[in-house]
Amino acid sequence: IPDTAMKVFYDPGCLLHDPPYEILSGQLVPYFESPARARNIKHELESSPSFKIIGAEGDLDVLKYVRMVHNEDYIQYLRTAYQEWVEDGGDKSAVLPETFPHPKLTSVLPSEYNPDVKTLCPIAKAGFYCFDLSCPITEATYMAITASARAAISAAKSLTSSAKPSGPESSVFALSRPPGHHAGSSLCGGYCFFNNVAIAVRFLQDSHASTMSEGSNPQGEMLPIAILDIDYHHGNGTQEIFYSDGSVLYVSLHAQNDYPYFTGSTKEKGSGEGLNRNINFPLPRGTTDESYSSTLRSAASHIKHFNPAYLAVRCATAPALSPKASADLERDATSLGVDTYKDDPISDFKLTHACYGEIGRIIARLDKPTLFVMEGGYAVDALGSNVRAVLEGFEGTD
Ligand code: OKP
Ligand code: ZN
Repeated sequence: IPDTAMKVFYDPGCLLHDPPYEILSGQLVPYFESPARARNIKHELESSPSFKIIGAEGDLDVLKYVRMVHNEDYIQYLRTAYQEWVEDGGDKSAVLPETFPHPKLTSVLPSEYNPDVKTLCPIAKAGFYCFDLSCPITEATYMAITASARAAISAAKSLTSSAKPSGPESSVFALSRPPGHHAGSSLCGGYCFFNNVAIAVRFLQDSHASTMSEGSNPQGEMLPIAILDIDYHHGNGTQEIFYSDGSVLYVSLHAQNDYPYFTGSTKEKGSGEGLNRNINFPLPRGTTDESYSSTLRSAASHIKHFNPAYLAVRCATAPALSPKASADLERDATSLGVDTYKDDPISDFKLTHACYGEIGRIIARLDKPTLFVMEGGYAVDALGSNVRAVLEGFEGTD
């Protein structure tokens, strides 16, 4: 194996989440987000000398970093939901909600009428913490989502110890599954439970903060990180988590008027310190290679400009880092979904295989240490080859 091989972090625990079905278009259908997805990608990358599969690190304190993103009650819900559901007589296959606290359901009630979540019955709790019908919780779900986050943190950790400060040589891929970008701080949905990319970003910021002496960072400045989300669907969860956070730029390309339907417009720009640090690029159904890659190029230019713009603001108050030092340290995280593919069964873009190499090359031109984290893609047989094309395009090994 050449030592330039890209490291791929993987945890077999990711395969454990395997619900029998989901409800889609009014029908019970086999679960699209299946363990076969991860197997296909792993198999494809294993067969190439450009990649080196590495087991996720066993003795990481995963929960420490999950807690930097998700609320404690939500984490405990995910941990105990299945057992409580079964003890209550629920179906042994999985927890699935059926009623949701829609804002209009409770709009006329004074807030003190809201019941304490802890007192809700299992199916009500399921609706409280979930926004759709695509997140059945099985007996093994908590193990799998912890493994998925572990793969992402392990990949992030290897970035921090990389010798090269930037560029393809210091970039890694987390073969995480279940995906994460629809999961909010206390909300699951869209096959996502823990927001892997958000957890990895917090890991990177935390590692950076702990390497700095208190004197050199009196304001506790956070390392600036950009998240580029190229999954077909809008990453509502990642957007929510970083919406008012100035240290993280979230940029998403996704289908307009498709799942999750109610987020992802260009008007969603972030708030407070995070204003203008949230940039959405909704694209029409049927989007092809040319318009996708040209939109990605403009998205990339925002990422390029993020660092100077951010430092200009910070320098006026209390500069924690010299502009140069901060530029060197800035990192990119990419939510890599390949459900933009023409044959994807639940998506409606028309990208061909050739576009994935170009996507990788565009991202490489940003010349940042890059963490790729797997998100969607449901044309199982084409998954590995499309993921490989992005990563090889990025590394210049295609
Ligand atoms: C997860 B990820 C589409 C129904 C969608 C859930 C999709 C979740 C996608 N007609 N059901 O972003 O790939
Ligand atoms: Zn998707």
